[in-house]
Amino acid sequence: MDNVTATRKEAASAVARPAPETTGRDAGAQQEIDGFSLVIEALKLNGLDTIFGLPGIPITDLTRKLQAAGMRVISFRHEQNAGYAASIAGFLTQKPGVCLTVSAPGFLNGLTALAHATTNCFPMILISGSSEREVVDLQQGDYEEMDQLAIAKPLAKAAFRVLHAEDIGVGVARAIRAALSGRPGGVYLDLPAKLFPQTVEAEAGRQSLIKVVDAAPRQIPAQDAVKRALDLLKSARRPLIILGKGAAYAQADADIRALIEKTGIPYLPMSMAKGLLPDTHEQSASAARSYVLPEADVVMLIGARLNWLLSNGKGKTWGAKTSKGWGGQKFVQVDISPQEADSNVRIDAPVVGDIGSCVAALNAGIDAGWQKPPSDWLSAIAERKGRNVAKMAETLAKNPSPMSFQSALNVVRDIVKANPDAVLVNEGANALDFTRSIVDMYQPRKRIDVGTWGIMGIGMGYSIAAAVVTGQQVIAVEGDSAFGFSGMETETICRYNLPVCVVIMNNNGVYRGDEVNPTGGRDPSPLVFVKDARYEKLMEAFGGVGVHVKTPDELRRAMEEAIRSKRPTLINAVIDEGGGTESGRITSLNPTAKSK
Ligand code: ADP
Ligand code: TZD
Ligand code: MG
Repeated sequence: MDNVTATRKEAASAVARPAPETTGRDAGAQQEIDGFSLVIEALKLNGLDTIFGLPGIPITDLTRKLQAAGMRVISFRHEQNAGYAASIAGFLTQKPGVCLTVSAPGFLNGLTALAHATTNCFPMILISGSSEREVVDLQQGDYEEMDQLAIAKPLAKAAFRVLHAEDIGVGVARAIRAALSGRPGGVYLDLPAKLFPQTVEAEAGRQSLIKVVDAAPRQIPAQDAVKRALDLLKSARRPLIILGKGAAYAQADADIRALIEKTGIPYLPMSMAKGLLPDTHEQSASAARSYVLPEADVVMLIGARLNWLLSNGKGKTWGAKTSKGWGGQKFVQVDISPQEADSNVRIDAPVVGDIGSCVAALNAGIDAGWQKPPSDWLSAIAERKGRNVAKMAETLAKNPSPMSFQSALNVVRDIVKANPDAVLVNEGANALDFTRSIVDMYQPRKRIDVGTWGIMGIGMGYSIAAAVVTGQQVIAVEGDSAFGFSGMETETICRYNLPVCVVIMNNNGVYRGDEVNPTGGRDPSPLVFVKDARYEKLMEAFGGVGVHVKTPDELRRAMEEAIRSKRPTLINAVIDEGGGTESGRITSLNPTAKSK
């Protein structure tokens, strides 16, 4: 027996027959729980079972242990995309979407998405590892040093840091409550590296965890506020209801539909509220938007803010003579935030509460004697709608070569109609605006897009989250510029084998692809890309399906096959490079130089 073998044998027998005093220590060690496990237990206890993130110091082991504990860990190529995924998971599920990042740069990459979640009123928690507090606070130059809590605070609805393992339960509970209660938003949770290996006595550790009870308590509106709103609606000659993404988030679909149908009031869905009632509903005034906004006399907003997307409730869009003038409308606003009313114009009847409770209270106040809106209002809207729909049908029926946005989207429109369960992700400028107006939605929370900021880059993150949390087919209609912001996540889509069909409206550039460098110099215009880029090869590179299409028929076949096979697919649809307009439909917001 050589020496090494002898030593091994001694070691083995030492394990087999421990000395009495070490037994006590071992038993004690077994009853301890560390920060890693407490974080995982706290999330699990609260039903947070899916994590979108990117590993590295100090959270590598956390990602492993999360997966080992049975949670779904979706690992991205860039934290911003993981963050967008978490934000939209929050919107779709009413549970805070969780994004997990490493210190400083990873945290900053995720922070854009956290700010986006707050801006859009989506519940999200960004959990980030951070470096050693003592070193960071003295600015002594730690690895990835940054005072993350201070930086997150102004961009988050709330921000917390946990320094001791016994406080993990409280930290996670506070983050969940802050994200979900009242107006939802993004919450930052800072977990310094030293927290993870800290141990506490196991029983006490588990006892310290909190299962949050009633995280988004119902907020019942005051009776007099409901009566004031109903009285105002009753007095209207040309009433209108606007549904926003808050109404979609609230999951009060049946009550909202009952309110619209019982009152007979025409309604306009904001883009992410499309499908709350089917877009083909006869009371939808979408196809007469530019008629109903200036003409309405009483407007009820449900989960929609009077921000830029509604021209701040004033100006010419609303029938005023001047760009900042009041159009003369009276407003009812149903919202959970008591501070939202009067943010842009006077709100005559604020109804503060959660949309489910508010709409139920409004419904209860609508009796059998309720008068439907005057028929001249309804018929005027119907007439405009008819005219606009016919005009649109004419455009959609054309078959130009190369394809126009309209001839390509006519195909997407049919495919979505045939697959109403599919989630439609949409970003771009023209690619966004044309899709919003051409593609009808039939079910609630099936359209997710650039949101309040009109942000590019949500595409693949949203697609991944939608596929993961809903299990449904995803169709992502992407401008070629928009796609570029998150295109590397095609690898993530293939890695997790998700049923995502990306359709790129490829017009060779930002807004259009035909601009040239006015100097005649070698550099291309800042607005254009490589001509005829073969984006579909990206999906092929990772084992998915890539298709290059030039006609509506080819596009239709490729989309049908993608949905049938459920395989990751990227369809590169060649669109006329001169077909778009600058900034899409928001050209007026774009300052332009007087001399070109
Ligand atoms: P859109 O962009 O579709 O017009 P916004 O994001 O501007 O919608 O508005 C959403 C509004 O919905 C916000 O003012 C938010 O406070 C509100 N909201 C979100 N969730 C709820 C809810 N459960 N109950 C009531 N209001 C809600
Ligand atoms: N960066 C970010 C994060 N968000 C933005 N909205 C922009 C830049 C500016 N921007 C738009 O508002 S739309 C757009 C940019 C760069 C891209 C439009 O080009 P596209 O769509 O190819 O995606 P179309 O179909 O060519 O118009
Ligand atoms: Mg483009």
